[in-house]
Amino acid sequence: MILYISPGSPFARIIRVLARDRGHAFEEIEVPLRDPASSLLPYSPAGRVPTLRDGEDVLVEVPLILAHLGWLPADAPARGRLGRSLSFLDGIAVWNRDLRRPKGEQSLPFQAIERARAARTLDAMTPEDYDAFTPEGVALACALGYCERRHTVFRWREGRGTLAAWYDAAIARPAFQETTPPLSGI
Ligand SMILES: N[C@@H](CCC(=O)N[C@@H](CS)C(=O)NCC(=O)O)C(=O)O
Repeated sequence: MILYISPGSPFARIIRVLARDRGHAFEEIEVPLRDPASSLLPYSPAGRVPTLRDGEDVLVEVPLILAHLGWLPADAPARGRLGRSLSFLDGIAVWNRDLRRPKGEQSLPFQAIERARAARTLDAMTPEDYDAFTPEGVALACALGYCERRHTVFRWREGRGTLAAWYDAAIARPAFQETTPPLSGI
């Protein structure tokens, strides 16, 4: 199986961390994003990572890749937590996209909505409910890790000591250390 990734992608990192935890060896191929010459495009016109190629089958979207690998949590509470982690990450990703636009094209009201959504989601979370080895825990840690390295405008640690301690413990293991995203300057 081939996993197309980008080193900065928190979505791809979810699959990469779980694969390392579970001793599942994918061939990881790094591809550029937003590049019409990307070697991923002949397989997946969306050009998004993660993309999983399993023989003739090409899968995108984290939950569908998890399902294909048999790693999607079976019970509704765990799926609820996974959805909350992914939804948090999705909001951070669209907020980050706006921040990458030239100053005059950014929308401060839009950013305020995403900041409020992110803060509200974290404040409603009980970190102890998130086992850091499950997809929902890994997704939460990857989302926070993205904030640490590529979206530092969101100072998520402030007033969230319990969550910060949970995150610091979670990312200490090799699967996270080997997949630390590069700094983006945002
Ligand atoms: N909902 C998707 C999100 C994947 C996604 O948006 N990945 C980003 C990188 S973090 C991407 O590939 N963007 C393509 C681009 O910017 O052209 C999933 O669950 O996999």
